[in-house]
Amino acid sequence: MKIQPVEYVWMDGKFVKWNEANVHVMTHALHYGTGVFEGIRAYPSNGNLYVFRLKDHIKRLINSAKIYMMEISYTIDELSETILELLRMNKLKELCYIRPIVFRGLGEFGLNPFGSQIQIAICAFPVGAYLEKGGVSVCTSSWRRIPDVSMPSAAKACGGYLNSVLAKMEAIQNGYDEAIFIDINGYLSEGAGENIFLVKKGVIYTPPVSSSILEGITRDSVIKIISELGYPFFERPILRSELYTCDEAFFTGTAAEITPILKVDNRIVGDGKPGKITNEIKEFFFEIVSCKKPKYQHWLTKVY
Ligand code: PXG
Repeated sequence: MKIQPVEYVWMDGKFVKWNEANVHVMTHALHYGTGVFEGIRAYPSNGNLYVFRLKDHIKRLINSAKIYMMEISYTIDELSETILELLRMNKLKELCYIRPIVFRGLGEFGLNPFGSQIQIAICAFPVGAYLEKGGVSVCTSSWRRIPDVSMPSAAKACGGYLNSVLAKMEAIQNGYDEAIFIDINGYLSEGAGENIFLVKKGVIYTPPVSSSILEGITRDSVIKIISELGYPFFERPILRSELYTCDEAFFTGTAAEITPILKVDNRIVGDGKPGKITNEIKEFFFEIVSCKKPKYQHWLTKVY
């Protein structure tokens, strides 16, 4: 995704110019990955802009920070209001990506993080599609998902993304669009930056939290959509071989939204086209984010 600069960034309590939102090279997080972040999307609709599941993202940010003992001196409401204000200050009306980050800044040198102050920043800028929307070709990575016993997968932590970066580089260099992680026990985990769902004989499956996944907000939204559509659904450990024999597969994520998986390790998924159930879920999702489902209006926060 390209970063499209805007006028203002919010940093440590103030709106600053884009070029002034900087950190020192001795920032703790730059050396040791001691930061946590979020990825949030805002959708244009009816001449307005709507942030998708804003408070749920902020709650996850606060929980990620709690795991790494980083105190955030703002409430959920204050952070939500700041994001809305940032979008307004930048006059953003198109599809946007919002990136809040909480990190250990300049302080002491060394692994003990407690001497480095907590910094917080929020950026918001226009974006397009993340993965090719029509569908992607993926590989299972030779890198295993970091197990929760080594690094909590519930926290969206900066350092943890080195695991995803290794998998992503391997996938790209071998000609695939994205990588899928197998967990430490040999079960399917998730994509480098997406959760995964499979469909077989009309039944939908997704790996459980115990497969070292990030509990995605899009994943949660899709689980609610599945229940509304009435398909049988199971959250259970999934074998790698099930990925090769399923009828449909798709990724979910803030950036990926709902992206059909058309090929896995050079094996065609189903008939090689986005599946019927995948399309149905995707359509429902896009109706929600474009304000066409009153029942889910509470997932959208109006900006203007
Ligand atoms: N798993 C992982 C490892 C993720 O990073 C998801 C699942 C999906 O979660 P949400 O809540 O978005 O449905 C994510 C999401 C980036 C980037 O560039 C981050 C994510 C996805 C794509 C890109 O930082 N995180």
